[in-house]
Amino acid sequence: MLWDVFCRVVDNFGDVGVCWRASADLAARGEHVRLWLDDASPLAWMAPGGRAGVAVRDWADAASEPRPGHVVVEAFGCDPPGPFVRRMAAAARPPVWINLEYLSAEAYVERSHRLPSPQSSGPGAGLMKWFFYPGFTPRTGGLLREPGLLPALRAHDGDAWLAARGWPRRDGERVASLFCYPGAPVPAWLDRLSAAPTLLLATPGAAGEQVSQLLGPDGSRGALRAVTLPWLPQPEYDRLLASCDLNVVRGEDSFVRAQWAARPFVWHIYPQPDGAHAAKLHAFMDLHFAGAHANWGSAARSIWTAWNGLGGPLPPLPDLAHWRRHVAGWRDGLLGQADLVTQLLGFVAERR
Ligand code: TRH
Repeated sequence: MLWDVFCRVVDNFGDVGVCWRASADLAARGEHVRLWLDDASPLAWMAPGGRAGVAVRDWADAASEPRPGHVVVEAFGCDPPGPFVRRMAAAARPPVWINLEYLSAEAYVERSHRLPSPQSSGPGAGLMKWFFYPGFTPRTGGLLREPGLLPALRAHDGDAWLAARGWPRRDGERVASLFCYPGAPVPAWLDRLSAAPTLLLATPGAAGEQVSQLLGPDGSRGALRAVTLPWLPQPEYDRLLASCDLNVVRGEDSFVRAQWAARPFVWHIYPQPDGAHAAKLHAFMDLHFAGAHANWGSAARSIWTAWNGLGGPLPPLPDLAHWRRHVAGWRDGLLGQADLVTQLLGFVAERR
């Protein structure tokens, strides 16, 4: 089938990151994808080689595209151009139109997943649009997980990869990655990490800038040494997460990849001006830390809340070995649900 995936970049990289991964996964399963983007620039580092089966197209050109594909995926309610939607409505057999929503563990997701939204006015009048919600439970659309991902991560040799990239682990060192927004408690994080030999790999942008400013030119504090990374292609970033003993991730896509990497992780949630992110963070923590040993679970939760400015000061790091077992159990639980692209394909087959 031919899929039209629409993505408007709100900010940062998650919108492109999610849409690229979904498109590449569809193409790997034999589908054809046109990915319509209003800003494709992050793909230069995220997916430098492109991918056979995915054609990246300029959003503005969709208005003059004469033939919509078999499926239209609108990411995060981004409103495809009116003339394109008009052509969808005029087609003898209109495409299946899906609004792929943001990821959340909140209860509304199970209630809203797969709900129809009949279009009664506007260019798509007469069409049906379907809500598709990714999520962490079987009554949601699941998470992006390419078929070969888990076997590849299991076979990954993190230390060899770090050495080959030029960031070798020294004897007895733990390795931590950092991808966060501005305003994170990075000063306290560096203090916690510097208590034991640690190599900190900071991603470019907010993380790298805060770390270089705080550590100065020699990039070290106590037992901590830090390196600022370049932007890595997505598959390399996945390998980075799987090479570390501790990851800080943010937004949506890196947050999911940290769960597949199954290393202890802290989520810097995308802060919303109205504070809506607090409920979203707590909903995920309720699910993720359910069943965790009481003391350990509350220590881990307080790291997460402090990291997001929703709790007290940053506490000491909880036991990493225990944390790692917890995250591996969580990952194994997630493997029980079908991945998002498998579910999308199934949904489209039902609707067609
Ligand atoms: O960049 P993010 O914060 O993105 C978003 C946006 O803010 C968006 O508007 C918001 O709605 C959403 O979060 C929730 O974080 P995210 O989602 O993790 O996206 C980053 C992407 O960049 C992801 O696909 C991983 C990729 N990446 C690389 O490919 N290489 C790298 O070196 C790094 C650091 C990230």
